[in-house]
Amino acid sequence: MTTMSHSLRRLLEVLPAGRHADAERRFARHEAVLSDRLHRLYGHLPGHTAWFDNLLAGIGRLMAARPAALQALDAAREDDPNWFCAPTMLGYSAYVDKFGGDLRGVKERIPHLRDLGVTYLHLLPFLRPRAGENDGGFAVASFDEVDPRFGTMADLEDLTAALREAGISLCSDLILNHVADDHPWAQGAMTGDTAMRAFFHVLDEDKAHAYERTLGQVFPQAAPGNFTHVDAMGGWVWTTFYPFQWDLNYANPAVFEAVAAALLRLANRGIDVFRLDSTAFLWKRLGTDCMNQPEAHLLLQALRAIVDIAAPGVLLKAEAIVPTRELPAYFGDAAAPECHLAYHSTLMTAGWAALAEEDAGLVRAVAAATPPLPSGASWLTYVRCHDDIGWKHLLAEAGNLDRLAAVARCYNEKGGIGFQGGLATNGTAAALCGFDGSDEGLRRLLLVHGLALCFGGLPMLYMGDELAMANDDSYLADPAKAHDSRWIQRAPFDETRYAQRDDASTPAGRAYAGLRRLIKQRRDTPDLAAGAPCTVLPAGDPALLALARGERFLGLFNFSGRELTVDLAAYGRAGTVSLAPWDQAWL
Ligand code: OTU
Repeated sequence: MTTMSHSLRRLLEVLPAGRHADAERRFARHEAVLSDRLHRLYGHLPGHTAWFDNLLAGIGRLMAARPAALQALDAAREDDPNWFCAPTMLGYSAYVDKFGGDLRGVKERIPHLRDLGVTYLHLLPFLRPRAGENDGGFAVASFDEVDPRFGTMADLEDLTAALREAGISLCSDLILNHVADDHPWAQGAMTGDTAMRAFFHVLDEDKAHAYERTLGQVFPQAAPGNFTHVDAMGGWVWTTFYPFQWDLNYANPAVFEAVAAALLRLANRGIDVFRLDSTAFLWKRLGTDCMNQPEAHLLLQALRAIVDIAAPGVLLKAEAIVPTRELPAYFGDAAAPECHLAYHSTLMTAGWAALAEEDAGLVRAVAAATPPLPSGASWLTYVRCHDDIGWKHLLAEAGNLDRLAAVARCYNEKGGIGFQGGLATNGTAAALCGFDGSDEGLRRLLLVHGLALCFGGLPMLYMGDELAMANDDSYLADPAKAHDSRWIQRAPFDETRYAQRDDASTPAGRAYAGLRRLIKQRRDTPDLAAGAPCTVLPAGDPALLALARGERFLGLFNFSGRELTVDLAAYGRAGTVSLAPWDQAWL
């Protein structure tokens, strides 16, 4: 007879007997990491054991509520843990309102996604946001309500079911670093609820100054500083991003418990992937920049263990926009996995830098600093997203800021618009490539996308780039947006361009055809699956990037406006390839 631990008994409490065996198996596999990580974070607090057992009871209740269709998905994905690494996977990221008006409108776009070969849809924040200015939905007022402008929870469930039917996974943001200042937790704190106050970091002026000395700033112009004085709180509230986004205090176990439960409730609505926003910022330590702290990783490992027990079909994606050397930690290791996916943000940035410098050196350096990944993990590769391109994260590879400032200037003088004091750039892919229909502009657009498609990761398109959508400066007329130039790349889906997608005489048609050709080629090339290692091969010209993948794939990328002739003997093959300016060859 085996004795059952108290924690396991609590997990199984309300679970039907038929599900006990699966739950016990998963618990046995993940309990050690879960209890160890939470013990290291919170074990010193009184009542920790009782808290831990209660946490498991809560997880058990959410497991009991998991719909049968999602349980089936859990089982299938447990049997095929690399399901998201296939070369047939393709992501697409869009705002609900810009793409479809509302959730029902997004459903109407499924045919477009299928035509492109999309299997993974990241919808930018769609939960009920703060009233008024809300950072594009990144200030969440409720984890359990859909933004009423976009529909209802029933519409969300309907959309996830339709996407599943179409073979498309839905990725939702989980903004776990902060909540809006009108979220009930913040409201409770402001009206004197001490339990709610403990969800946040409230500091006196000296303490805030002490932290500020070593902190960076995410929006130095739009939202300077990291603290906001809130009279109702009688102190300075930690607000890394906008003043209305209050950082959560993960030193308080109640915060972890509440956020983990919110995640599982959303997972039960059919969300497949959570984009864990601002993961780097979860733990604060005096004297540091309060990014990438070891405890942030312990939190993510604990969260992953919970997902693996309660909803193993669900993926976690780290959004940590940090230097290359900090990125691999977000995958954890075989003993304690963290996220399944992480944005390869410096690869993205280096691709743009290489285009500006007409030299692939920074891509080579980033690739060299990118270790192979454990099984069941993959990079998320991309060209553009709703945010800016932050050049400073390439400092280690670039050697000095002047070099990056020159890259920034190159874009900020044409096509792009400067952000964060000039060390970041906004603009759509087509604008940054200077693509207005010209052959060269098109090749630049395809070159940067080719890198994302070949490197070894789940590639994700940003809405509108498939149609070479242009910058949209209409945000300047809106006082709530004018200070934040990221809005320049957040235009509504362009119906006119969409109607031109099969017309090769239009810029939209040329971009669409070119991208579809690359996507198809990737899909047909097993060597391009996310797991297979990526090797950068020596190249005779600084502008040439030569990538080898898997058994046989060789990708050649010309990051210059010069024509290059490549002797394939260097790669153990016969013949030569000539690459037009900005052209690429997949062999
Ligand atoms: C993320 O961003 C989101 O992608 C942004 O859209 C939000 O404004 C922000 O969080 C707050 O929720 O630092 O790693 O430089 O790259 O703000 C998290 C701009 C982040 C973004 C940065 C980013």
